[in-house]
Amino acid sequence: MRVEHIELRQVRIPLVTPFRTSFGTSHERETFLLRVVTADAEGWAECGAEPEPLYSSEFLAGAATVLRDHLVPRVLALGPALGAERIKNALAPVKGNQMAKHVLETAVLDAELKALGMSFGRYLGAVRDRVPAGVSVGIMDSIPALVEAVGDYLAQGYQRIKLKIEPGWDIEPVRVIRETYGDDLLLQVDANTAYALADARHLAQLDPFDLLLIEQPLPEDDLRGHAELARRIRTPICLDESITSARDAATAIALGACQVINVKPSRVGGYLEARRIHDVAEAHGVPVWCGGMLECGIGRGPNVALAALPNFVLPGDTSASSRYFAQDLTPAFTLEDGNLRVPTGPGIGVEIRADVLADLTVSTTTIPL
Ligand code: NPQ
Ligand code: MG
Repeated sequence: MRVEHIELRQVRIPLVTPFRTSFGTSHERETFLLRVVTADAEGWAECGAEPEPLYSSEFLAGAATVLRDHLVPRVLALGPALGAERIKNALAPVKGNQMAKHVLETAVLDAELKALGMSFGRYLGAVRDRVPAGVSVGIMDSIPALVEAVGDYLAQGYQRIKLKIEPGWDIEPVRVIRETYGDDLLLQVDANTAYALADARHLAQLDPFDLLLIEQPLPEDDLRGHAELARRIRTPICLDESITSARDAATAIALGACQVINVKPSRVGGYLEARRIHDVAEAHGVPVWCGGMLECGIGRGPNVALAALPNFVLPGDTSASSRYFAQDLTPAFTLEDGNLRVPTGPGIGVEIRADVLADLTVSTTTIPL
């Protein structure tokens, strides 16, 4: 299989409601899609990066540049001998840039699996045909607004609630949600690096609320701080931003820096590395769950497939399309008794709606081959 054409399509997808985290507020999902055309099939993937380097150091314009100048040329140099493993090895000399690597590896893998007639779930080793859906709830202007939003998600069937927190929006929202919706609610929080180790006693005030976990309380490069924090609070620590590889996962587990891992394929450079993290964690008895970057259906499809692997034992941020978008670029992912169905079609297993894509495309550029 040989790459004949690569297109980068910049898209803007309006969000149904603004999404506020400790690092900012988004009103739309702005990203690019990669379309890789071969003689046998075409592959699609969605970049996890955002316009600004606030979640991680990566950002859209940087990812587009590193793809064009450094990553695509390395894949083309492979000639017809592609394969996700070969691509991963060919891209390894380029440091970092996991989100750019992820979108390229995934688009080529989609084309290859489509040519083989094999789904992502089958390829990765999925053991379930549906996965429980959780939802990530942004920081709100008031506690009553949060109570209403959470109630609405629970009425839709979401099986787990994740509250975004930051200093000034943490203990009280958690207390009210726990008291309003009861002890059986699966509840967790995500700080997106907003705290310091000096906040340990403050964060210990979350202990009575029996949270499943606290996600990424400290800066991404502070594994030692997370290990120390783990000794000072009872809530299990989950790492997101800190884990960009299976080696990071092994290190964090060995240090006691986390008891749970959020696996995001885009953050770790693709589905092969995501599966390795799953495997390393499983070998240590550490549960994982599938995170997300507000992907449209193109990125959501393969994420749901990954979430069907055996050690994905906690509900993920794999929500229905309607959580974020009035219109998705694919047929909508919907909740069925609080679950999402794992796509079974070839490759990422989702169709692209040409009319919606045309409406939401800002620009299309070709990466010269
Ligand atoms: C997280 N995601 O787990 C993130 C980070 C995040 C679902 O909570 C625009 C695009 C805004 C991607 C905000 C969830 C975003 C984004 C937050 C990703 O940390
Ligand atoms: Mg997170």
